[in-house]
Parts: sequence; C-alpha cells; structure tokens
Amino acid sequence: MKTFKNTILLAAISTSLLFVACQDDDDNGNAIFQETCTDGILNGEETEIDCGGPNCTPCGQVIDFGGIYKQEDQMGRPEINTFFGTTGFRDEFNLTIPSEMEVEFQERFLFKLTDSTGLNAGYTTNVLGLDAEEFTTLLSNDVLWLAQTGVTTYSNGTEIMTGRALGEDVIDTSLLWIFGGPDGSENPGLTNDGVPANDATFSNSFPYLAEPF
Ligand SMILES: [Ca+2]
Ligand SMILES: [Ca+2]
Repeated sequence: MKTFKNTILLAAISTSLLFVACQDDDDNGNAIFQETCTDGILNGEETEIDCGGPNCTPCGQVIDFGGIYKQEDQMGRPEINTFFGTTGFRDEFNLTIPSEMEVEFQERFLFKLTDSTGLNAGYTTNVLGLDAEEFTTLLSNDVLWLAQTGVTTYSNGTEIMTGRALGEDVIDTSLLWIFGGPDGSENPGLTNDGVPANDATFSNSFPYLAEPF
C-alpha cells in the first residue's frame, strides 16, 4: 500500500513539473505557444480544437493567411532608401521585389551618388574597396544578408554585412561608405549623424525592444 501511495505521489509531482515546464519554457516568466495548439486535436487546456485556454490563440481570432498579398514596404537595409530614394522613387523602390531591384535602381543609385547634384560627386572608392558601380550594385539589392555561422555584424571593421546587431550604428556605417573615401578620412563632417546610439538600451530577450524613455 505504501509503495502504491508513493507511486501516486511521484506521478502527481511529475505531472506538476511537466505542467510548470510547459507554462514557462522560455525562462523569463512568459507562457509560450504550445505545440498542442497546432496538432489538430482538442487537448491541453484548449476550449476548442487548437484554440482557447491560456496557451493557444483565442478561438475565433485565428489569423487567416488566405488571399492575395501586396508588398507595401521593405527595409533590408533601412538607410538605403533614405539616402538614395529621395528623387521621386521611394514608393516604387518599396514596392519592387528584391530580384528586380538591381535592374530597376542601380543606374539611378549611381546617378544619385556621383552626379554633380548627387551625394558625393567626388566619390572614387570607399573603405570596402568598391568603385561607384560596384557600390551602387551592392546597395540596389536591398536585402539584409545573414551569415549562418560566425559573427553577426553590419560592419565591425573585419566582417562586412554578415547580419545586423540591434545596437549597431548602421547609419554611420553607410555614411562612411558613401562619403569617407578609400580610407574613411574624406568629408569628416558627413561620415556620422551625431547620434551614436539608441536613447535606451535594447532588451536581451524577445522582442528585444528598448524601454520607453
Ligand atoms: Ca490541440
Ligand atoms: Ca549614428
């Protein structure tokens, strides 16, 4: 009898631990979405199949991903359209899919960079070693590259565009590439925007937002 009671007690403790683990798998006190919410059967604390309860999407509020989608914006490299898309084609740039961007915009970027009315008529090469055509070809493909291994950085002086860390000053990096010349020393008044960091520190956990200030 005693063994039977111990078995019941052990089972109850195990069930409790399993329940707690499911409630807080992300280690920061937040309930997370359960696998049972997508398994097609009524289980866990769901009130209907795969919805309701404390862990699944509320019933009746499941997002419908059907229909036809239209691209409204893109921001692979957030500063590029800001710097180069100011001559009447910002919206067009935002609506163009990445595979068509180079054909559509590289020449316009080149003009915007090197024309006498452009950003830097004296551009020769930059710290990346890219001439104007190479540089505008790179920028006109507005996607954020991400290396699957190694350091994630927009530019740390060694690695280039292997991703982007939240705290990185990508605006200053781009200004340096546009105005700094081959060794970064040209146009010193134009190679940073005077804003070295965000006003508040970014969180280290999802969704990585900074506190309001
Ligand atoms: Ca379910
Ligand atoms: Ca800055």
